[in-house]
Amino acid sequence: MGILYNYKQQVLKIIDEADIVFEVVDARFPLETSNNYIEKYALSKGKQLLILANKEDLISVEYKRQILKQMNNKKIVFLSAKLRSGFIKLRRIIGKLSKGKKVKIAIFGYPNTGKSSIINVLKGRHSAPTSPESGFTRGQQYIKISKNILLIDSPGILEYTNVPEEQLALINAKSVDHVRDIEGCATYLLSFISKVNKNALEEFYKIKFESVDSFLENLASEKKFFTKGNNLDIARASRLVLSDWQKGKIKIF
Ligand SMILES: Nc1nc2c(ncn2[C@@H]2O[C@H](COP(=O)(O)OP(=O)(O)OP(=O)(O)O)[C@@H](O)[C@H]2O)c(=O)[nH]1
Ligand SMILES: [Mg+2]
Repeated sequence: MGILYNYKQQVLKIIDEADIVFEVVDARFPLETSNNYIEKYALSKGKQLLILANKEDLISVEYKRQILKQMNNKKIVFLSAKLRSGFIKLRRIIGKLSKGKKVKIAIFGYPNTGKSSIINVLKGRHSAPTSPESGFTRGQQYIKISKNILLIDSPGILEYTNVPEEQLALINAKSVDHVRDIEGCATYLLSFISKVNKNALEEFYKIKFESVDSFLENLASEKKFFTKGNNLDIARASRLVLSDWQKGKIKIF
């Protein structure tokens, strides 16, 4: 609980300091990776809130349309920090929001949504670090990303509470190396993927999907994953699926 409190305070602090607030969400799971409480907080403090739906390289145009419908009243920009797409549009929006005045931008979001990657793209080659201004948090780093725009160079990281491990693994908030029940996570993931886009799964692994269990068995057998006792190594197959998923190799949306 102590940790959660600290994290929240940190997030609120960077928001308090900013004029414009970027909430980074995973474009595949925009609702699951956004935080209503902090959004409301930012708006109540009169901040400009912009949702950055990152990893757009992992979704289709059709899926984008669906998201836009779901988020109808929110300002949202799709980005890929990996492909560096969407940043021209983002810079244009920042320009409009700042109205030619000096502004500070804060970034927050859940783990692994791509906050650091976005900050790095925004920093670019022509940016320069600036020392903290008097009157603001000491030790805070600022990056000048254009004449009037300062980026607060420390993302506010949110924490999930009471979310089961298999859901965290699905939305990349808990990495394959940290999950306790690898088979449980893979089972949950495979049943999710098979409902959304069974074809993508079958095409990626070249294995027919009939059930989660048979899929993991066939994958282990295909990859020649065996335990010391010469049984199929389902744990290893599970780890592979979760790892491929978390690396964005299986595109289902
Ligand atoms: N496919 C894809 N992967 C991305 C993109 N942006 C970031 N990633 C990957 O997502 C993972 C997390 O990226 P980070 O930038 O470290 O995310 P973060 O939000 O700073 O994570 P924390 O610091 O742990 O909160 C990394 O493996 C990145 O390579 C993107 O646009 N597309
Ligand atoms: Mg980071």
